[in-house]
Amino acid sequence: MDLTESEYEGIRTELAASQKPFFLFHDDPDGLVSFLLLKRYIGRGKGMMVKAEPNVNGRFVGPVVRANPDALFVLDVALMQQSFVDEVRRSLPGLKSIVWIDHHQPVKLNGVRYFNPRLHAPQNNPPASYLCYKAAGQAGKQDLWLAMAGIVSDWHMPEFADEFTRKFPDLLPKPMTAEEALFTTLLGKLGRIFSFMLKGPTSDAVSCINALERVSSPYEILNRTTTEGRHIYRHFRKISSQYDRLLAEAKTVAEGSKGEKFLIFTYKDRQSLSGDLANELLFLYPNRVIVVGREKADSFMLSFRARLVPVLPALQKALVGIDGYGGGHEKACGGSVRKKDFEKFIEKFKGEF
Ligand SMILES: [Mn+2]
Repeated sequence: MDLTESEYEGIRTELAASQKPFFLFHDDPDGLVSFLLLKRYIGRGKGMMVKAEPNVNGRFVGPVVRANPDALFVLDVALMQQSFVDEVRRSLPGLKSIVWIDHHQPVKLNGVRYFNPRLHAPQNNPPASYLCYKAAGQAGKQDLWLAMAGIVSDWHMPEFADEFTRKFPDLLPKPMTAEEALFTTLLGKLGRIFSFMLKGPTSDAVSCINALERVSSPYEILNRTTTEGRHIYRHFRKISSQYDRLLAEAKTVAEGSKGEKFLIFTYKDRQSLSGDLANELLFLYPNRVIVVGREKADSFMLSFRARLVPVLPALQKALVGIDGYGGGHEKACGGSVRKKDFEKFIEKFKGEF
């Protein structure tokens, strides 16, 4: 089960009651799509990305107070601080509600209407874009393509995928896993476009989001048939050319180390693409333990992936006595290690398998 029918009804009621909603959303495809679905559903409101740390804290008091909304919706952001809620409520007497729609580890806060499917079943976490699509119901049906791009980008294949395949057989030709869709289909490419258009300077991301609000078909973007579609595609290309170059380098490293258990790839770039790279390398080399590191100042920022074995315990053990930190999920985690300790860390990490 995801949310109950009465919870979806509750989200619709909150949206309908608001004349001037403000949306704070996670700066990834799932958060972006959640925002677009709800904004298109009611046809009003303004939005702002939650960048860097996924945490609605003091940083957002100023922007929310200036926007002066009658309702605040927080979408796909894992954390929110009680001090933020209290301060915003104190500063905005006209604020009727704060609605939080999320699917990360549940948190308890006062003064917030919280919708999280994990409260019903901890192992259940359909993406926020899935929840927002279902909240929009019949009225949101024309945005199925948008919803699918957000949902699949969050590694989830929904039960209405077959309906999407009937409508867009060229974007998702047959039943498959979210991972396969991400790396082999045009639907996956659309998700990648949403991911990359949010990277780079914030002003570029904002102009792409504004353009996307006016797009009504995926072909406007994929085939560049409108001004908005061309604008989005152009920003996507900027990041994707960097990405393609790094992926090609990583593949060379992989071919050169054939048969080895570990695939370790490091690069130097202003833009962080490690998570995306690690995911695609794991798809291409499913039997290997993937480590992707980006050189930044005097550290390596690291992403770890593996399909067959857990990597988090090895990461935690290898960090003992090392200048660094790390955490995340069993088979997908991240961290940072000082350059001076990197070789020692990698030796210790390898020794844990
Ligand atoms: Mn999400």
